[in-house]
Amino acid sequence: MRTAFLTLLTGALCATAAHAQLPIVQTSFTADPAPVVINDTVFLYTSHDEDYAPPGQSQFRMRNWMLYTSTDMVNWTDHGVVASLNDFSWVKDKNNGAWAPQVIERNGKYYMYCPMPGGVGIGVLVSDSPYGPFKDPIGKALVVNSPEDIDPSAFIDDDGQAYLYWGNPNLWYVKLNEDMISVDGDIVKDPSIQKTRGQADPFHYQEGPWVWKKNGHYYLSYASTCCPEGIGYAMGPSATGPWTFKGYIMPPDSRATGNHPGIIDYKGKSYVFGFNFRLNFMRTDKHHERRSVCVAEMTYNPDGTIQELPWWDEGVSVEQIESWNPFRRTEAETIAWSEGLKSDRSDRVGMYVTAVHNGDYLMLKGVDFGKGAESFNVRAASATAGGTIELRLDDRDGTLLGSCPVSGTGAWGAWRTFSAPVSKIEGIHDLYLVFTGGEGELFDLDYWQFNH
Ligand code: FUB
Repeated sequence: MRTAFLTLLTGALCATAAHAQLPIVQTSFTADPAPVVINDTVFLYTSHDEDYAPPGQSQFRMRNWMLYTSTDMVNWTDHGVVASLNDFSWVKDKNNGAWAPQVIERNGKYYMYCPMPGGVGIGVLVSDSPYGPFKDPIGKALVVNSPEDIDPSAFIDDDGQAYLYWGNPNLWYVKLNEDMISVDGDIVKDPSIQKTRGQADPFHYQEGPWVWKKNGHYYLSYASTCCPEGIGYAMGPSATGPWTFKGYIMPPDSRATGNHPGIIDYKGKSYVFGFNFRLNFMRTDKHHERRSVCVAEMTYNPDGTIQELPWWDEGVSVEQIESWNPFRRTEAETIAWSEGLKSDRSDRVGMYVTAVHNGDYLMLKGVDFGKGAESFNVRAASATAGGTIELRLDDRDGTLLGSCPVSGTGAWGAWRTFSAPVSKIEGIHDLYLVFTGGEGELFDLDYWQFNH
């Protein structure tokens, strides 16, 4: 898609160096985070609010699911769409309803559980790789229970028993067989969470269940209260409760109608993912259901309860786990923060950065130049006159490290390598690639690298 993306994001970007800026993805609207740690990498699957929802779809238009990965929790690589409603032959409505998914690994295979539009049930996809491609192994719904069949979430207990949870306004669950694509026994309406709106409701459960186990305690978190939704949690003695409400991981906030938890441990820390509407409000003062995934470090108390966090952007933070090595090939779509850019995929080079206009930029956090670099090179393509990549340090207007001219290559998709010398640089800096040139789109970017 070559649609111009001219609206520059504005607003104060107040995060300090080596901390994530929120939301963590700016090239698309993302929602319903489903993180999972695979080997040394965080795989973050999300649902996808499209930039435009036609009148009548004013809530959200959602047709596919996206993937982002990170090894440092602040720089995220965009892998684009990894599955869509088109992957389910038995689903008629392919135009909207690709709501919250979750991916879980078992025996070297990756299972993605997806809610379907029109109340036709919950589907499952499987892949040999967490990057996909995902295929429907059963050609029908895994679960068809009620109009509440949304927000599927899977958990495998220590004894190997897997469960699938879902539902709004009730919490439902069923045991999964070891094949992860068939169910074992009856569907259960969780008795702990009998929804009673108002003061009497101890849970304020809405939707978005997420179950995990840590230090012998079972946890259930979920979007709680409505509306706005916060992230509430309960604890229990087993994967099926009985659940006892414990409080908020993040209280509701009037700046967001919704929320949706995804929780992981990674490299010795715990994280809660959810979403806010900051990107939407950077572009318009109108509330659209166009959401953006955020993440915060989460802390457990000695008794296993969880410390309450303030709202995203108000003191929550994520420290960079390890600095970025710029002397290896870096995909251009690896970004901590960007303005004005989009990503797209081609058969030839995979994901690349596009919709690059004069004044747009991307930034990587915590880039370790060690004792110095000699030169920079970048793989780019342009059907126009091209432009220049300014390499700046620590700020969009920071010290100029070098300028790399990128000329027209004759066509979009005609990739060439461009190089430029860089001035003396040492140590760790945030790296800004600032794009300058004339009117219209300047170039597409595949990858870049610094050289000693
Ligand atoms: O993204 C669509 C729906 O909004 C999800 O299924 C819910 O959890 C809420 O985030």
